[in-house]
Amino acid sequence: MVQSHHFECAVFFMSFFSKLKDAILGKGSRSGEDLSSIAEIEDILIEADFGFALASRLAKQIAKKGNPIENLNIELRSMLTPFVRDLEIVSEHKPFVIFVVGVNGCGKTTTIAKMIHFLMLNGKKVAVAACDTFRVAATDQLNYWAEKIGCEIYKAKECQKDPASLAFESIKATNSEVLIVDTAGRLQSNTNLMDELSKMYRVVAKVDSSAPHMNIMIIDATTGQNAIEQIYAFGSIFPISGFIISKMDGNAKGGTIVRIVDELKIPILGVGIGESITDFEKFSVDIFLKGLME
Ligand SMILES: Nc1nc2c(ncn2[C@@H]2O[C@H](COP(=O)(O)OP(=O)(O)OP(=O)(O)O)[C@@H](O)[C@H]2O)c(=O)[nH]1
Ligand SMILES: [Mg+2]
Repeated sequence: MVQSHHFECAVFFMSFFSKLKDAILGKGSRSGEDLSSIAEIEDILIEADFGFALASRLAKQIAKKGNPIENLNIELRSMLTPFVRDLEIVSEHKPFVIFVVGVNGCGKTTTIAKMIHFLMLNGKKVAVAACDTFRVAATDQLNYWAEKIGCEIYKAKECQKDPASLAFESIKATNSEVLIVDTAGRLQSNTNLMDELSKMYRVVAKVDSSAPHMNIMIIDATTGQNAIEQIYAFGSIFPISGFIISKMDGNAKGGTIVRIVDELKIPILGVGIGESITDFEKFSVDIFLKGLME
């Protein structure tokens, strides 16, 4: 698979890890075993969105024996590595249907544009269905990207507001290998919109009983603890195949990624690092941990 430039949030992680190193080593305690440094490590991890339970488990674990920084490096690497995947379509299904879901403004439509670009660079013929019929400008936004990238787009007609029937018709009509379905942003607490998603899921199975073949959840990297709740809620409608973290170029705190992987055991399929179509890449454990061992 083609990979674009490396994600640049390493700067944030370096400052996060240097804070951790200060907490571990700064007090002259080279082992990090004293209680005050465990508490401090725990606080820094909580601040970086690891969540209380994981932060306190990690803080205790790394302080046990040996070098705490090395321990943390080994621990995080072994937690993350098994869950890093390429955004790869390896399936006989045609079209291979991907639902892209998430809360309002998390970056679904922009990430779809990046995914289309990425998949097309890797030789796939991709189409997109503008199934966010809820927000007025949503179709125009997706249309802008589709035209820019040069990919086939299915849009609702003026009178057609039902995203499930648009998804159904798009699957029937397309000749592309991959069909990405954009969906309306919805808070996990909005019952009507969650029911609508559930209907889309049932309806596409009427064209192809194995569809959708992938349900990707977009998580805004700045979300913090609510990310877990979001994935649980969407995961109660259909199995979440993986997640993509958007907005890692902002003031993201990497702890969310570790927590999702640790708690929910779902793969991370990519990272969004800006607003243009090339700002997408595979998550790199090495870059994530770079600051820790320097
Ligand atoms: N900096 C940065 N901005 C991003 C990234 N991804 C998305 N955005 C911006 O976030 C805002 C929301 O992105 P959208 O793609 O419209 O989000 P959405 O989930 O489709 O929004 P709704 O359809 O309204 O729910 C836009 O201004 C995007 O340009 C990213 O990786 N980095
Ligand atoms: Mg959108």
